[in-house]
Amino acid sequence: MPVLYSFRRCPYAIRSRYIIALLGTSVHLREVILKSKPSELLSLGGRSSVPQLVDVDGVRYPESLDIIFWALACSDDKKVVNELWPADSVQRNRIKAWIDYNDHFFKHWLDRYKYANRYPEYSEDYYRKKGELFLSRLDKRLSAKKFLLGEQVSLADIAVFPFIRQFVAVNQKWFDSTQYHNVRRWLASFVNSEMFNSVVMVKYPAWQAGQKNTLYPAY
Ligand SMILES: N[C@@H](CCC(=O)N[C@@H](CS)C(=O)NCC(=O)O)C(=O)O
Repeated sequence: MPVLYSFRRCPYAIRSRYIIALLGTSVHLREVILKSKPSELLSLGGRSSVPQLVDVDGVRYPESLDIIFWALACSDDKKVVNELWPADSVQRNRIKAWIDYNDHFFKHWLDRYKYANRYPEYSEDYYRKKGELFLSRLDKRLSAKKFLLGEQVSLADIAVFPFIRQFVAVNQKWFDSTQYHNVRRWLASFVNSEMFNSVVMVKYPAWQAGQKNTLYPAY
């Protein structure tokens, strides 16, 4: 069985677990405590960030997007695969553009907004405004369509929403007072879902060598 090193609250791990659950791919989940990573993860070498996946042949997938594309390639459920990652290159480029913006621009401001006291060069308000540039782009797009690519969920939505969830959680009251109604509706469709609450965000104790395997998703 492939092994997935994961950390429950990590947005990169959340997006990987969400896709794995949607596709019904089975893995053995190893919940990691970032401050005391297991030697099995450290001994893979290189950067020991989570999520990481090691497949049945021992091939390692060290980044969330590697894991997601591994799961898409493994899946027999071609209908869901095609919805998440359509064959059409224009659609693919759109998905990549949303993810790139999220990972390389928005994440930078999200970290500063979340931990504004660690980045005293600017105020929390300044960092929030930088992050809001993405929220307003998302909101504009979602005013015309249910999801980022259209009427169906795609990889773009799933790769991005865990980061928006974190941004919102910094100050939920502020977010509730904003005009980002479409983002609110879109985010709620994920975070209030059965999939998210009863599968993706289930709490598991930290993994220890020798313990009974944790099958994920647990069905
Ligand atoms: N680019 C990586 C980023 C993963 C990442 O930064 N994960 C964080 C947790 S949210 C982590 O493992 N931090 C601890 C570390 O880097 O050692 C991915 O897409 O998987």
